[in-house]
Amino acid sequence: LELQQDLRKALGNGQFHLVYQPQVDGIAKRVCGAEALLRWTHPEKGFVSPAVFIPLAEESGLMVEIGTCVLREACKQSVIWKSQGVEKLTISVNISGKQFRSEDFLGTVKSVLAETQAVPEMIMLEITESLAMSDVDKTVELLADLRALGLEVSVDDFGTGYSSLSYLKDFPIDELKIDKAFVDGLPNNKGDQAIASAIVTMAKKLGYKIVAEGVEELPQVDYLNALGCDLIQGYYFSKPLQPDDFLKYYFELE
Ligand code: G
Ligand code: G
Ligand code: MN
Ligand code: NA
Repeated sequence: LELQQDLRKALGNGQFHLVYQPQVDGIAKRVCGAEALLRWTHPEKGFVSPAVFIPLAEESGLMVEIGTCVLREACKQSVIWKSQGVEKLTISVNISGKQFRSEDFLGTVKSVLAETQAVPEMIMLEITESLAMSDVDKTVELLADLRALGLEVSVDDFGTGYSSLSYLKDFPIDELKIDKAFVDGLPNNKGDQAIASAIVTMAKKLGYKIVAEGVEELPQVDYLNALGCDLIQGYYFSKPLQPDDFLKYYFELE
């Protein structure tokens, strides 16, 4: 409860910032994406994990406001990086359930794009599989409207939710992210091999890009490259970085 009140103050007091984790084309060794991840530095407790404060924010009704700030900040960052010579980079922003289902999410996205002058094609919205699968008709309609603005859409944590494959084919999306849970056992675990290769094959046939997350070891990179996975995200390449460090990493790898 105390933490919930602190969260309320955090927004106005500049205690939030974004870090960006590179998503790397494992074969061309080029940075193609960045996942924006929110960080909270609490005045006494220091680092508080988003795994802790995001659910708190959802409960306390603060998530929509926080989520809009995150989107605005990521859009501003895309404009800055573009002016610094970054080309063909997509910034992925996590969108929570409360945010996605909020009163006028589409309108909010439109006004943030207009305000920041971000190129919509540089922004990707990440929704979780379980969110996507709840209220499918509404989800499909909203995703189509968002993509009509030029944004891309990714389905996060793929494989962990109550996923109905029959819905997946009708979803207006651009990308699937294979959850870390299936990456962990690669390259040796037979079950994870089967799941990872099935997800990659299916995604390709449906025309979706595929990102593997939580990739920590070279043998995992090699295995995922061989499967045809488009992008690799994880500590093997880089942890989430401050904007300046991300820019350095982007040009070093290039
Ligand atoms: O960054 P880290 O791996 O600690 O994130 C933990 C969890 O918090 C992940 O599930 C991640 O998706 C989520 N998360 C991080 N930043 C954001 C954000 O800006 N918005 C939302 N909705 N979730 C976030
Ligand atoms: O749920 P989502 O996929 O948005 O969460 C991403 C989370 O995973 C972030 O908290 C990020 O810090 C974390 N993460 C990213 N790469 C790795 C990795 O290689 N290993 C582990 N253990 N965590 C990672
Ligand atoms: Mn994510
Ligand atoms: Na995930």
